[in-house]
Amino acid sequence: MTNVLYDALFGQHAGRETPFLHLINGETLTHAAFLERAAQLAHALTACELTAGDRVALQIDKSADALALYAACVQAGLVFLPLNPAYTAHEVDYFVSNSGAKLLIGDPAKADSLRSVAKAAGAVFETLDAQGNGSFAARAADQHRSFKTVPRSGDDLAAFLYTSGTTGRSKGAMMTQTNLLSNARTLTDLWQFTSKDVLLHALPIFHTHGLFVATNVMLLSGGAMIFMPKLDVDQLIEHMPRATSLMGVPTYYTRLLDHPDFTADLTKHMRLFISGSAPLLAETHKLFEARTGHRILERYGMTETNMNTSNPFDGMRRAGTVGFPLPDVELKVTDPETGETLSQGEIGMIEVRGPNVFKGYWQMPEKTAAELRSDGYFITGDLGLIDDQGYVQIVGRGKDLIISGGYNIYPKELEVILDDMPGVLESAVIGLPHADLGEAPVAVLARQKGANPDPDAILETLAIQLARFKCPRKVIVVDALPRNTMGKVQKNVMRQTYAKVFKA
Ligand code: MCA
Ligand code: AMP
Repeated sequence: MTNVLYDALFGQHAGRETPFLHLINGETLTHAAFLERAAQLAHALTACELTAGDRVALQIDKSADALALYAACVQAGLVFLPLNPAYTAHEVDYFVSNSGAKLLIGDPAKADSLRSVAKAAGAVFETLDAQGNGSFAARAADQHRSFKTVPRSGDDLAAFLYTSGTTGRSKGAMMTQTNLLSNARTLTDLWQFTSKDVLLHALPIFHTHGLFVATNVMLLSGGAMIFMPKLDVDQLIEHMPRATSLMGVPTYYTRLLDHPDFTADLTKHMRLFISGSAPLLAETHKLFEARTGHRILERYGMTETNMNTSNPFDGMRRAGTVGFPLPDVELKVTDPETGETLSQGEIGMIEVRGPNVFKGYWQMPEKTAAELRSDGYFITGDLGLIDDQGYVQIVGRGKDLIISGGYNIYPKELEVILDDMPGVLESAVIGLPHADLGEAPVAVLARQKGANPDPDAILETLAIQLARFKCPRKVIVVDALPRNTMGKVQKNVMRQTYAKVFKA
């Protein structure tokens, strides 16, 4: 038996002395060197007494080694579970214990808190930083540069990505080898990536966009990536002359447009700009075209499904739409109450089916059954329509979710903590328009009678538990939250009332 994902993404490059990762320090790692490093890491993983199917949780900064660990997990048949370095130890604790990870690899700078997390969950703890220091790097250093690939079938699990829910607790989305490979193949073909491509890669590699879309497509096509630790617009501009393509969330494009050195001349040779993870304003699309002559290609996906739709490579890329369902994805719009399929043009729930759709939520059969129908359709929680030319438009969300700079923030996760804060009767967290991040979270707190909750103290307490990107950018204290006649809190009213809080 083979290991379908390893063979297609990585194995095909064995011995290829072609560039794969151009690092910002000027070093270039060839495909062959990358695979050799991955093999060393795979040996180090198995030395931790892991066996096929075990989960490996990883909370480290973006680096070539962090990416090689993805390859190593796939090669060793382990389930890769990457975590945002911004998560607090409190958050990591949940992911490690919920997933039953056998190994946690973390930054040496956070060793004290993460070691306790691993210990409580019965996991081994190792360290690795972006400079290649740490106990795990030491374990890998003298290992063989080849590793016997562990056989896996397409239905075997390759990765877990945690995604929150409207009830607050995160769910581990189980991605199979086929989920990842089928989507990468479809996108590579559709977007016409080849070994001549060089992608500007500034996205994080702990989410679908930077890992499964950007990286898998580049691995399949055999191209190279200019691999940046994080978004730095000056760096993007500096390296653009050597690149052919860019993938980013809308904030990448608004920040580029805000930079005086971002000119038509700079982008003349570029083949493709792709946006996703959050709505790209039609205005940004138009400004970008006016500045550069390029039409950004917008696509739509989710953690549970990878990518579902894309504007065409050849053909009209329409602003304000996410394009057509991918060739192997079925998409329908249904009545959210009855599940009946609606007619073209009607707004309803977007449902998708295809080889891209995940296997379910780890050890949460009820949650899986609530969102993944027995006929294979996944209920996305996004509201949209299919227009008269077949383009899909997302018009809103049926789920209470804020997308800030491409990161998801689930209000419920904050509200359960805020409701318990001194002087707070109840809370509502809403997303408000923000020029840089698209939306940013704001907490509206109803005070207890006679109390005067202190927003600064509240934010400080919140930041002990939750990653800072989730923390409200503003706290508004009111006497009571608006409610409708049924007694339901009206977030839409608050969104209107406070719509301009981030506008100067
Ligand atoms: C950082 N901060 C944020 C965000 N990022 N706050 C709100 N929203 C954010 N997205 C906060 C930090 O906590 C910190 O707060 C302060 O901003 C500065 O941090 P820094 O890291 O310097 O921020 P930045 O470099 O300006 O980052 C903004 C960013 C980044 C470039 C937009 O967040 C980013 O790269 N986002 C991409 C996310 C992504 O890849 N999403 C794909 C998900 P403090 O000062 O208080 O400490 S996959 C997905 O959605 C689906 C599948 C799909 O379709 O792709
Ligand atoms: P996540 O679960 O983090 O992968 O976030 C997925 C959600 O991001 C989707 O359900 C959508 O609400 C949103 N999303 C992704 N791409 C787009 C897009 N191009 N336009 C609008 N929303 C998007």
